[in-house]
Order: sequence, then structure tokens, then C-alpha cells
Amino acid sequence: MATDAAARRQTGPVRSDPAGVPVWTVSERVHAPGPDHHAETVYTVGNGYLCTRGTPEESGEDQWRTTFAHGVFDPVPLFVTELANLPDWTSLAITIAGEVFDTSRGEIVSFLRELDLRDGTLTREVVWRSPRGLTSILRFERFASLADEHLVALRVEVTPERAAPVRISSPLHSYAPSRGDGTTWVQHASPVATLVDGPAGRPDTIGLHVRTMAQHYEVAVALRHHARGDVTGQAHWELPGAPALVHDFAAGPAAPATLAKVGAYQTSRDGEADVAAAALRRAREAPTYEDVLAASRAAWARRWAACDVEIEGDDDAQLAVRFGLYHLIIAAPAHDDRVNIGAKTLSGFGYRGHVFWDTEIFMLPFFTYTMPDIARNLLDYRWHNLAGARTKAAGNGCAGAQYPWESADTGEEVCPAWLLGPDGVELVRIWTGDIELHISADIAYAAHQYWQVTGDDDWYYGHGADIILETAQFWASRPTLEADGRYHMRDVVGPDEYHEHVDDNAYTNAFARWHLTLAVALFEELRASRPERASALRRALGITDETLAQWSDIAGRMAVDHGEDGLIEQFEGYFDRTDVDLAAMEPRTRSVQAILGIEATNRTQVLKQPDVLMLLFLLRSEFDREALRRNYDYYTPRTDHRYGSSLGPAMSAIIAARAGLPEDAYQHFMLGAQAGLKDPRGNAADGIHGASCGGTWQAVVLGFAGLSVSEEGWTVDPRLPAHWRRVAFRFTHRGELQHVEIRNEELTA
Ligand code: IFM
Repeated sequence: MATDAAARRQTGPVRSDPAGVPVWTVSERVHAPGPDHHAETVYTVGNGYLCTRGTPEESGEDQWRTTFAHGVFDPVPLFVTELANLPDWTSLAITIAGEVFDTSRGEIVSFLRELDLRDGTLTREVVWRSPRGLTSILRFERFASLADEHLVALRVEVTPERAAPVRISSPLHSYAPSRGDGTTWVQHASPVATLVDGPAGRPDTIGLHVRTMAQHYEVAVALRHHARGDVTGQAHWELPGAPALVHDFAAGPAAPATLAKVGAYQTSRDGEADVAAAALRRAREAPTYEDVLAASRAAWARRWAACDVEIEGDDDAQLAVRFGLYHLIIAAPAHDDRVNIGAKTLSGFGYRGHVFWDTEIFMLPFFTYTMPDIARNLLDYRWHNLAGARTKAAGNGCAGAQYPWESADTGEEVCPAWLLGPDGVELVRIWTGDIELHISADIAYAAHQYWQVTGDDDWYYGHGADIILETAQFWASRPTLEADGRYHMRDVVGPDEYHEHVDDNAYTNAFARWHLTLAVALFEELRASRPERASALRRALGITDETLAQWSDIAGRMAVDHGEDGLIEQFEGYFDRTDVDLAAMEPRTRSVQAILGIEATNRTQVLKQPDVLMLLFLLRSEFDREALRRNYDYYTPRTDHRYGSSLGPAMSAIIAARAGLPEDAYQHFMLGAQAGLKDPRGNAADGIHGASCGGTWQAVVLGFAGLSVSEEGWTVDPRLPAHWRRVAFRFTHRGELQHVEIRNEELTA
């Protein structure tokens, strides 16, 4: 259910661009008093190295002030690992004529907060009347540089209505807890040193060097300050682990007090021995705030030139799509192939920063089609982590490599075995880490798709082959050959997690079959075109002619049943489960699982996400339009669309569009597209669901526009909602930027 604050945002304006101007800003003009964790998520800024939630600069009640950097994980005692919250660069304490700026006191005369998706800047303008009646305008602006990923920058300008002393204090705190298992806040880093730098007697730079408790990642942040206005004094404070720099101004209507800080983050993952020295050097060498901003803007312009999607005739859809792409861009590691994007990106504590199949099936296609270098980094994260996947397979008595359901920095399984259930009281056994297997095929699928779109043979026959072949060995060892002469996959969880311990999940089995078939074809291609590589793989993995014959045999006899009428049973015995009339459960504000309980839901046909429809979309060349329609009609009324999962709606949208139901498709599409902005499930406070952002892109480009690529080229087959006048998008096919424009019936490319 949407939070109160999100509901307020829904009713207020969510865009401020004048009519007719392309939609690029998320904004609100109504100040929401009290904690607003959804807004902190929405207004996250970042650059693919780090992200910082949109918590206001001044301290307030119950804030989730957070900066995460990719790869800096630390275990929670007796639990799993999670992203460590790093020292914060955004805090400010502002005093005007002796009164502390605090939006919960005095009066907010006017308020405007805006996230400009075009250049990644977050601004806030507050006209505040203090309890003693002095009115001031406070303008804040912050961003993380997309041009130099170590840099962050923030500026505040305070203009009182009459001459008044203004004090701006910029503190740095090392105590920055993360959220552990969802209820306990854990401090992951302890201070090593405070840093001070700048001209003797008037330091302009403060910093902190911290070390995470268990993994011993080192992180340093240094903030260089630039004051403008009538500065009457400056002081530097140092409490243990918490330095601060204080500037005093004589300010007035024509003389605002302005403070900018340009900061630099460095972690021991970057490879420099002395992180503190490196952060200080970067902060010192960084240009002015304005120059850092100009460079970042130029980098954003280049990004959007490669990936923007335009929708004319529907501002809500336009804003939702760009908002999703913005969140994918700020979470995407441009220069690091040992990290990946967590399910909740770097924008919140949800899923502890862990990486799921969400990357390969939902987010990665956007990067594969528009920023292949980033896609390769994300895939290489899986390649680097093959060791963890081998360990998992061996632990389950299987051969080859089985990717973890949840992955962090080491590539080992980090899915918790127990979590609090939907009632928030009872501990529930989580089986996904044990038996949700399909992720290994999903990763192979993404590797193959990357190759199809980019034609990057070196990567595919190198790292891609390692991934595909080692995971094929897992698939060859997991199913059992039974008396009916078929291979069965017993006791699994499919993508629809409302059903646990099922046999022959159609998605899992069909993907295992596809995967083994691909692996045989790949190895044969290698033998023909790169015999040395094939020999090396044969030696390393023990792949022989018998192996290939066995893989083909398992693929050929894998239990995958399509009924005669084209309806696919989600798993063996699914059709015998209780059919629940979901419409009769309305109105409701909770998932079916939260209402009925885990066991009772397991006994029904209700789906968390449409497992079979996902299969139909991903392996689309195996199914015709009638199959799409037949399965769509069956599974759609049985899916918990609104409260089940934010991954499903985009997939339902694609199937509906391809089945010739664009208006149905639109309803699903908007539910998924607005998951982050409107927060229908009430969990976006925990972070942006990256999968719904990536699914939204796929729904427009692969669903409504019907883009399809092959080695020969690409085609589109549009099925647009009637009110969309024009859709335009860019993608890169085999190294060349393509620009597609679809106007109602007419197509320009
Ligand atoms: O990976 C998903 C899963 O499919 C449904 N539950 C949430 C996970 C993380 O987004």
C-alpha cells in the first residue's frame, strides 16, 4: 500500500515542465512534514560508483541518510552480508540570526524540490519563516559527478529578508548505520582517522577515513569547501570521528551566504594503497563546483544521447520511463567489472544490496542495447564470480557452476535462510537460496543476448563460453531420469515464488532445455571456428563428445508440457490447486500471501508473478501468438499484479502487446512503470526496484515497439497504445547507433 507521503506526492504535481516541453523533472511543491523515506529513495543522486539518498541536508526526525558505494559489503553478525552505509557528504546545520533552520518548526512559506533527470541534479528551494518571524530563502543543489565518479558536490545559498548573521556548519559523521535484517540497525564502519587539509590556520577541507568491521574495506571521503559572500569567521571542529567546518557570514537580501562543498570518495576496492591520501588529493585537485557540474552535465548529455526514450501523447508514461532509466544509469558501474546492480539499486536498504536475476532478465537488456560496455561489466561480474557458483553446485551435490540466488561481493550464496514473514512477526524459512535454480540459465540467456545484439565475439567465445558451459554442467547434473523416460526437475521454486517445492516448473525446465541446447551449439561452433579455445575448454571442463551427446539427450527428454490447446501448466499439478477469484478479494491493500498466509497461498493457483508469461516472452521464438493469448487469458486473472511483485507487470505488458491487446498492455505497463514514483506496494522507501525500471524499458522497446534483432539486422513491429502519438528510441546494434521513430501507423528508422 502506498505510504501517506507517497499519496500526497501522487495528488500534487509530479512534473513541473511547462506544457509542451519534454518531460524531464520529478518535483513536488508541497512539503511533506515528518519522515518521508519514499522521497529519500525517489530523489537519490548517483553516478554508478556511489549513490546518495535524497535525505534533506538538515537533520530531522527518523532520516535514512545513506551513501552506498558499489562492492563495499560487510556482514551483519549471525546474518548475511549487506552494503555498508558510508560516511555522509550531505549534512549541513544552518543557523540564521541564531535560529536553527528546521522545517518542522516555524512556517514553510513555499517549497519546491526537483530532480532534473537530464543532468542528475537535485535542487530544493525553501522559503522559511523562522519561529521568531524572520523569512529566508534557502536554495540547495547537489549531484554526483557522472564525469568523474569519485566526485560529489553540494551547494547551499541562504538569503535572509533582512541583514542577519548566518552560520553554516558542515559536519561529517562516521556513524552511519545500515539496516541489517530489516529491523536492526548495524554500524558497519569505524573511524580510522579524521582528515583536515588546506591553508594553515584556515583549513577548507575535512575528511574521514573509516574501515568496515569484518571485511576491512577502507573508505575515505574528503570535502573541500568554498564559501562565497561576506564571510566573518571560520572554524574547524573535531569531535572523535566527526570533524566539522563552520563558516559565519554577514548575510542580507543582497548578500546571500553561499557554501559549496566538492567531495571525493575513495575505497580500497579502487586499488590505491592510501585511500585517505587519494580522497584528499582528488578533493584538492577537483575544479570549482560550477566546473564539476558542467563536466557532469556533458557526461549526462552523452548518456541520454545513447539511450533516451521519447513518448509523445502521455506525459505520465514519459516521466515514468525516464525516471526508471535515470535510476538505472546512476546505479550502473561504468568502470568496474567486479560489481553489479542490486535489486534495489544503490538507492535503499532493501535486499541488502544483493544481486538477483533482476539484473540479467530485467535490467541488463537496457544496457545491452544502449550501453554495451556497461552490460559487459555486469556480465563480467558473473564471470569473475564463477568460483562462488562452483562452490554452490558442489554443496548441492551437482557438477559445474550454479549461480547463487542472491549474490554480493564474493559471488557466494548470500540469501538468508530465515526472514520475518508478511505479518512482520513470524520467522519464515526462505527456500529461494536453496531451490530457485533458474538464475543460472537466466545469466546464460543474458550472455547470449549480449552477443546477439553487440556481435562481441571475443567476449562471447571467451568469458561467455565459460559461463554458459560451466552452468550447462550444472543443468546436466540436476534433473533425474525417471521411469517415464523423461528428465524431471524435482523440488524447485520457479519465478512465481508463491509456490515452493514444486516439480517440473515450466520456466525452469524450458530454460534448462534451452541452455543445454545452446551449450552444445556453442561448443560445436568453438570446435569449428576456434579449435584452440575448444581444446582448452575440453581440458579444463572435461567436455567430450559423450558430454555433448548427454546434454542433447537431456534437453530432448526434459519434461516440458504444452497442453494441446497451447496452455502451459506452470508446474506439475498446478491446475489441481484451488482456483481463487481474486476479484472477490477486492478491495485490498495487501498481497494475497500476506492475507492468506504462505502455506494457504501455496495451495492456490494465485501467482506472485506470471511465471509462464515470462517464459513465453524470453523464449519467444518457440511460441506463436495464439499461445501468448491462450496463456495470457489463463494466467492474468490469477496473478497478484498490484501487490505480488513489481517484476511481473512489465512482462504482462509485453505479452499483452504482442498478443494484440495494447490497451491491456498499457494498464500493466503503467503499474510497473510507476512502481518507484507512485509506490503502490508501499515498499519503495527501501529503494527503487531496478527490475521494474528495466522491465519498463523492455515493455516500450521490445513490447510496444516490437524491436527484434538478429545477426542480419533489426526490425520493429509496433503495437502502441492508441493515445501514444509517437515513440522514439535509440539503441546500438553491433556498434552502430540506431534511432527509431514510430508515429502511430507510420514508421521512420
Ligand atoms: O528477484 C526477485 C524475485 O523474483 C521476486 N522477489 C524479489 C526479488 C528481488 O527483486
